[in-house]
Amino acid sequence: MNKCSGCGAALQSITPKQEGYIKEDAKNKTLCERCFRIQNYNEYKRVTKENKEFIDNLEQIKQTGDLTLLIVDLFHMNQNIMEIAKHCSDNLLLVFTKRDLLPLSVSDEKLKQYSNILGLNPLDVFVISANKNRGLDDLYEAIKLYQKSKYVYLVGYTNAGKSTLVNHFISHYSNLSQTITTSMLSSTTLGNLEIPMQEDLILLDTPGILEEGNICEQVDVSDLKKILPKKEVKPITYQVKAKQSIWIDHLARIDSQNNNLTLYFSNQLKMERTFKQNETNLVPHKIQVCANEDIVILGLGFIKAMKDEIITVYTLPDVHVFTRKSLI
Ligand SMILES: Nc1nc2c(ncn2[C@@H]2O[C@H](COP(=O)(O)OP(=O)(O)OP(=O)(O)O)[C@@H](O)[C@H]2O)c(=O)[nH]1
Ligand SMILES: [Mg+2]
Repeated sequence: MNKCSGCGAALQSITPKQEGYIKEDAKNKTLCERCFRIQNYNEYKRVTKENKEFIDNLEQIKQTGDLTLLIVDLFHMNQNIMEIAKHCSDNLLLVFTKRDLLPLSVSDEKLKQYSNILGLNPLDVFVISANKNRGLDDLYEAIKLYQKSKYVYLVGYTNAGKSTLVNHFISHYSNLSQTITTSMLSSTTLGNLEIPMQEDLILLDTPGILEEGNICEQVDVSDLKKILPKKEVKPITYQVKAKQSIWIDHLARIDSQNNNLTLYFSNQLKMERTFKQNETNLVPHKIQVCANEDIVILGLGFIKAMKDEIITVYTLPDVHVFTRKSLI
């Protein structure tokens, strides 16, 4: 069965609504219709996937013992990553990507140390940005140094930036002309994609795991465009007193009694401080936060508090809200 060269789905000409669809008369092509439309018209179409198939895929990769790159979006890094790490072999490189989204004032060393806080024990840790072409040479060298066989896998949550990274490897270190489909929607890659970089190195891009409780699964494309930061996130600090709320667009509201809160959210989201209003359809979460912790609104961003306090975070139903040791 032929696979789509953009997303790895098995190509088929029977059901237009299903993944891998290609018109009967386009059978000499290798790109499914969905990938063609994303790559040429930036047209997004959501695919609803179950994690089981993707977790089974991780387990099969683990059995091989081959070198695996765990790709983590720095802006959304949190302890959930252990849920993926437990399905990975010990031959693991941890790759924190999207470095360009976090303030430059934070050192890469501090970010690297976060892997210890998460309880990970990789062979090495890299901080990179595929968009800004940062750290890619060192990572590629490390792949060649640590590879156990010619197969090297890239795994991680959906939208972490796996396929974008592979596309950069293809354009910088190979003569291939293939472009893997990337998009801001979840589940862009649907099957394993083999990229023969050299005779002795085949990179395998894999479908990302869906992170339960991520706000990106609950919003429409216009909100998604605002939620996902495109450039360095500019932190905003508010002094909040009783009877005041901070709004993150229409997506979250934060009530504190007396604190200094620094907000790290996409610059495209409207943030404002208002007098507290009682009416809201958002769901409240009471969160005990300490001074060295962030409150994470999963998929949306995070808040650093200056003082210990019980803070109420309102957000969309089914979105996970929790604390983590401060990233910055
Ligand atoms: N700012 C920034 N954005 C990035 C970077 N790498 C990837 N992205 C963006 O992140 C989004 C997801 O990228 P993909 O490469 O499709 O992610 P993926 O991990 O392959 O996702 P799945 O195929 O769904 O598992 C896209 O909008 C990319 O443009 C980066 O280094 N910096
Ligand atoms: Mg992908």
